[in-house]
Formats: sequence, C-alpha cells, structure tokens
Amino acid sequence: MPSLARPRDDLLSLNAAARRLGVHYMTAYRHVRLGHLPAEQRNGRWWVRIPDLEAAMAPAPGEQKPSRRSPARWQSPRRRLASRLLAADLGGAWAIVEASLAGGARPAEIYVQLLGPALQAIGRGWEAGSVSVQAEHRATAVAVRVMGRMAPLFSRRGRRARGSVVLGGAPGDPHLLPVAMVADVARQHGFGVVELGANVPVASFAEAVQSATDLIAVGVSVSDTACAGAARQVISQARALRPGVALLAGGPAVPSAATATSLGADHWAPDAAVAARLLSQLAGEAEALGPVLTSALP
Ligand code: B12
Repeated sequence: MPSLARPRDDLLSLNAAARRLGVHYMTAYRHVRLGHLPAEQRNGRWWVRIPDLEAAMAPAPGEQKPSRRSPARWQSPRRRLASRLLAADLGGAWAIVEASLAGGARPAEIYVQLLGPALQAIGRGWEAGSVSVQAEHRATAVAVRVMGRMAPLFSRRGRRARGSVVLGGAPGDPHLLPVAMVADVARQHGFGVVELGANVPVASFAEAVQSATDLIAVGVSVSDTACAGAARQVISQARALRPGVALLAGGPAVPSAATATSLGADHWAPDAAVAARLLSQLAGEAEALGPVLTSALP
C-alpha cells in the first residue's frame, strides 16, 4: 500500500499543486508529462517541489488571469525558441523573446520559463544524440546575444546595492549562461554582482571573494559533474577567507540542496528567480520568499 504522507517538507502532491495552480489534476499531470512542471514519482504518486510550483505560478506584472499563469503558456514559445537557437537564427530568437516581453512577461520569467528551458531541451537533444556539440555551441552563441540585448532590462541604476555577491562557474566548467542568468536576476533585485563568468580558477575566485566589499554571498555554478571537486575547493577557500558569508551552489550538477551541502555550500536554488529571492532573504528580507514558499512551511 503506497504511503500518502508527504515525503519531504519541500514537496506537494500533484493534487495539491493542481489546486494551487487553479487547474484540474489531469491538466497538471499533462504539464508534468510534457516537462513543463518538474515533478518526481514516489510510491506511485507524483510530487512537485514548492520552488518549481512557485516558478510555474509566477504572474506577469499586472496580470491576474489564471490562464496566463499556467505553465502551458510557455510551451509553444519554448519549442520555437529552441528551434531558432539551433538554427542560429538570432532575429527569429529575438522576435520570440520580444513577443513574450510585449505580452507582459517579466525579464526574469524569460530566463526561467523560456530561454533556460529551451537550452535545457537542447541539452536533452544532445543527450539523446539528436543535437551535436557544434550545434550546442552555435545555440549558445545566439543565446549570449539575446541575453546581451536583454541585459539593460535587469539593471537598476541609481539605487543603492543591497550588498554584493560574487558569482562564477566552477573551475574547468565551460557553461557560461547559468552564471550570467543568476547574475542578471540578482542585479535586478538590487544586488551588486561581481560576475566572473565560466571556468573560474580557484585562485581568481579567492581573489574576488577577498576583495569584494559589502559581500553577503558567494555563488558557484556547476553544470559538469566532473567539476564538482573543484567547486568544493572554491567553496572551502571562500569559507576560510570570509567566514560568515553565505555560500551558494547551483546548476545541473547540483540538483538538490543535499548535493549543495555535500559540496560544502550553505544554500541552493533551482533557478535564477529563486536564487534572487534567497539572496533577498539573506539580506534580511524574509518576506521576499513569497506566499507559496512561506505558506507551505509546516
Ligand atoms: C550549451 C551547453 C554546453 C556548451 C556550453 C557553451 C557555453 N560557453 O556556455 C558546450 C558545448 C561547451 C557544453 C559542454 C559540455 N557539456 Co554542456 N550543456 C549545454 C546546455 C545545452 C545548455 C547550458 C545552459 O546554458 N543552460 C541554461 C541554464 C540557464 O540552465 P541551468 O544551467 O540549469 O541554470 C539554471 C539553474 O540550474 C540555476 N543555477 C545555475 N547555476 C547556479 C548557481 C547558483 C549559485 C545558484 C543558486 C543557482 C544556479 O539557475 C540557472 C538559471 O535559472 C546544457 C543543458 C542544460 N540542462 O542546461 C548542457 C549540459 C549542462 N552539458 C552537459 C555536459 C555533460 C557537457 C560536457 C561535459 C559534455 C559535452 N557536451 O561535450 C561538456 C563540458 C566539458 C568540459 N568540462 O569542458 C550536461 C551536464 C550533465 C550533468 N551535470 O550531469 C548538460 C545538462 C546536458 C545534458 N542534458 O546532459 N555544454
């Protein structure tokens, strides 16, 4: 007999998730099957992580209609964007992003709901053998240009920073965009960001950590599992240099808070939007975690 008890505090049953999304269970289940709502199966039941549900529910500014909050709204633009990235079609890719922005999507939503998932779909294509490494490189080059064009949307000139954050990719890890996305969204939330890019040597990370002023956090992005050991070194160096500063880890090679802990980090976030809310919490603004996360606490 499968257990009906909630296996972890950060999980909700798909039934409960469907109620929060305001959709029928079967609609929520379809989002799961299509890969639009991450979920895991335990004891024959589907469970949704609260941060994933929160990302799925994030409303665009000023919009109230439940249909616009549905994860399904991103399904078609994601597919089209992945195809434009693989075709190295910058104009076509930008047109999709621009249309979403014009439709009321927030810049962070474009990263977390559109561009990130389109790249992740490309990664699944590589894993399945249908996308070459060369195509991945070309798609990344287009994504870099799209993000460059979006960058001003994340800047908050003239406001005092709420503290600074050092962000970089683990030594040996070439993945550039995860760091850039977390950096942009953190900037939008008012943090000063020391963005080091990908493949940051331990010594360079240490130098940045040592010299940063108003430092509240250091974040290491790890996509390639082979770079986890080097990430652990970065984290332990940072802790030795700046005790008391929060240490964050994330990226595809850090799929859970437990993995982040095993690397020596204090905190983990599944995406750039949750990472920025976590930073807000670290800066002393607990309410920034939002209603879904707080109301789900036991
Ligand atoms: C493009 C790409 C490449 C390009 C990178 C080009 C570049 N300059 O960036 C190239 C071709 C070079 C490449 C190489 C490799 N790649 Co690659 N790559 C990708 C791909 C398709 C997209 C990466 C990306 O930009 N993602 C978009 C970002 C935004 O998504 P994200 O990483 O999940 O980031 C979000 C969160 O994780 C979180 N987050 C990320 N970092 C951090 C940090 C902190 C502190 C926090 C709090 C949160 C956080 O916020 C982000 C934004 O919301 C991914 C697929 C994928 N799933 O992402 C594979 C992927 C990351 N690659 C993978 C692999 C295996 C490799 C290689 C080892 C093998 C290969 N493909 O040849 C090599 C690396 C070899 C090496 N060490 O030198 C795997 C990693 C699997 C794993 N971890 O177990 C993936 C997941 C593909 C897959 N499905 O298997 N890759």
